[in-house]
Amino acid sequence: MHYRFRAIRYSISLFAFIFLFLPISIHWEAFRFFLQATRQWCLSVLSGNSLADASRESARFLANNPTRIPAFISVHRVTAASPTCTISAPTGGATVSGASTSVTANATGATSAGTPRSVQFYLDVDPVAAYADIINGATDTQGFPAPGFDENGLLPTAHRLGTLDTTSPYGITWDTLATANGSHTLSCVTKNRYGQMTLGSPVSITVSNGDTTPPTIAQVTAVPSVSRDNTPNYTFSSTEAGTIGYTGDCSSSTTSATASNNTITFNTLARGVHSNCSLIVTDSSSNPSSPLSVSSFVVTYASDLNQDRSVDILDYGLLHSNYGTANAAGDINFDGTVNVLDYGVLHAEYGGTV
Ligand SMILES: [Ca+2]
Ligand SMILES: [Ca+2]
Ligand SMILES: [Ca+2]
Repeated sequence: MHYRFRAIRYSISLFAFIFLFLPISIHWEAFRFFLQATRQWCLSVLSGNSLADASRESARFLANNPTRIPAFISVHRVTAASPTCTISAPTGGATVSGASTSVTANATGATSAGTPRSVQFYLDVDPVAAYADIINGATDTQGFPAPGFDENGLLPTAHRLGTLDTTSPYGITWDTLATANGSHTLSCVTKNRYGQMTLGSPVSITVSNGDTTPPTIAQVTAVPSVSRDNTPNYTFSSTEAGTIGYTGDCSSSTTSATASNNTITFNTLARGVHSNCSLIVTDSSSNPSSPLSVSSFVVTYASDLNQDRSVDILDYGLLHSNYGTANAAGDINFDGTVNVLDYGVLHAEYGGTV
């Protein structure tokens, strides 16, 4: 019985659909009252100017509302012309910057009945794709949002700029710092009480906020994990020139970085573990890089030739075997020669551990 009733309702719907598609002009408020009172049973299609529009809208409503099969489908042409929307500020070709750029639009209706009710601004909307969105139905005729569209029934949110403005004069404040420098377009969409929407012509502008990109820095050559040198070198790369800042145990007389590899020499470090060193490069526009953490290292005794963190007979053996050469493996005082002076340092540090 239920299916039979539904079949009858479908038949009635089809019948009504075919014969009620007429250019009926009725007072909108009276019609809306009727709609509110009967919305469970009557789907009213505000068509454009073709039967195809009405057919598409009806089919989409039925697809989106399978439990709300209407008994009647009435079709009404909207007689008001679509509203228009133009960006009034910034003007085309303008260069904008900062966190508080005012974006305004003029939205007008051809008739008082078609007065715009809202404006939504968009950034970098492709007009062709946007019109496709509108034509495909961002909202159904009773105000129910179509799948994938917001309740406002406008375009998808990806390119929305600010929130829907429902109060004239229409405008928003745009934080251009969130937008990449370069050319962009601003667009507005206005909508009237009938749901008719128009995308205004895009306005091309340029965002210019100077350099907002911080340098990127990375470790190239770490300090050896055990260093006999208490003023070790350290090499890092930077994508930009800038000023080097040091934190932790490490510091250096080098405070300028170039946009390449940079080798710095740390100021004299105490013997022991240094695990808290980091550095930052700040570019000329005061954009600081993320801190670069220097890999942990140990400064041991200069006499710890085998770098096992203790000065003992093993180091004595290395010194002895390299004696009289220029081998770094036995050069404790870093003077390029292994001689009695190195013995003197080893003697003084003998027995030390870190
Ligand atoms: Ca920069
Ligand atoms: Ca040693
Ligand atoms: Ca030496």
